[in-house]
Amino acid sequence: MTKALPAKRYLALSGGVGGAKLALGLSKILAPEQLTIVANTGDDFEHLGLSISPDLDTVMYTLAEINNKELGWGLAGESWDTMDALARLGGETWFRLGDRDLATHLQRSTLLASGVNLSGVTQSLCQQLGIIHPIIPMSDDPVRTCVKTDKGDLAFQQYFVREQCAPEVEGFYFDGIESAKPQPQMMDLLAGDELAAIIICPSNPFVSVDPILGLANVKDAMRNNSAPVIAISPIVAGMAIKGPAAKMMSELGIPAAAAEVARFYGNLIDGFVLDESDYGLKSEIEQCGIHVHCTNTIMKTLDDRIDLAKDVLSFIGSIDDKTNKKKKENL
Ligand code: FO1
Repeated sequence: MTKALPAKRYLALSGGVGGAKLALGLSKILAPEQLTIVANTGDDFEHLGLSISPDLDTVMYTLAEINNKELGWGLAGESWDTMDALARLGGETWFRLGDRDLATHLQRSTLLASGVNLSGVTQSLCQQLGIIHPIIPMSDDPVRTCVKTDKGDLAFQQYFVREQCAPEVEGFYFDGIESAKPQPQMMDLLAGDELAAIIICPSNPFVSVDPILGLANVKDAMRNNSAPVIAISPIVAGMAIKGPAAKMMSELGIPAAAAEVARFYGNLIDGFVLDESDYGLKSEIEQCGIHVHCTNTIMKTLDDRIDLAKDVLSFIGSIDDKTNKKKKENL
């Protein structure tokens, strides 16, 4: 009797909202043994004595389908009694932790304090929330994104929430990235031959994806893996679907265009997914030796998420070789 070959696995690298939407779409068409989602932890911080992991939680809540769609973060049906009471006591309320969401941070902080690592904590939270697809943090060690601005260097949540992304961005650095060990399961997948593709979700390239790519040996392992690497543009018609990516690009002197996202990833990627409204950029990106696919990338409904996931997988199926490296070396 011939033994069936194990199903190939897709590795999805994700930040918050946009990445989580595609991850949900992928989870609807792939079995748990065919998909692993890696979340950025550069946005993590310690606040009110608690360990907060915003992107992990956004991915987790989205896959559990309990996410707050209006806010784009936190839990659906949230109440804010604790924040109101904290305000009355003169406490810090600029970063709003909902009453239900607080339970996640309390449980994460308790488990971390008892010696469980962030991967173990995330696995436990996912199990309790009934999530069957593996979600892993990019590292069990702390990495903290800092934004260099005209108002000085700001910790990511200070920039993003407290300052509402108003300061002008001059650059980024990731505290702790040199010593942080990339998550072992992610590295095992990148070193093995099980991967069908590495999917860079439509997340902010600078602050959501770059912290993952900047971990030791991650880029080399991606390049050495025979599976194609494809990215989906978070920029559509010169605007970020959500968040400050387009504003950051213009402040950094980079035109806010999807082609610049492809250029940012450069020879790391073999394929790039553009929104259909950016069809005009297709040949410019193809000239860099990158396969390009144009489709609707705006995910308003669950069907949009599933359709984009299907589209991405069939695009991957059409890339049968790692793209002409020679052309890409020119990037
Ligand atoms: N974003 C906000 O704009 N304001 C908030 O008060 C806020 C609270 C918050 C609490 C928990 C959590 O997991 C995320 C939260 N976010 C909030 C979102 C978060 O700052 C960003 O979406 C991500 O870090 C960027 O991906």
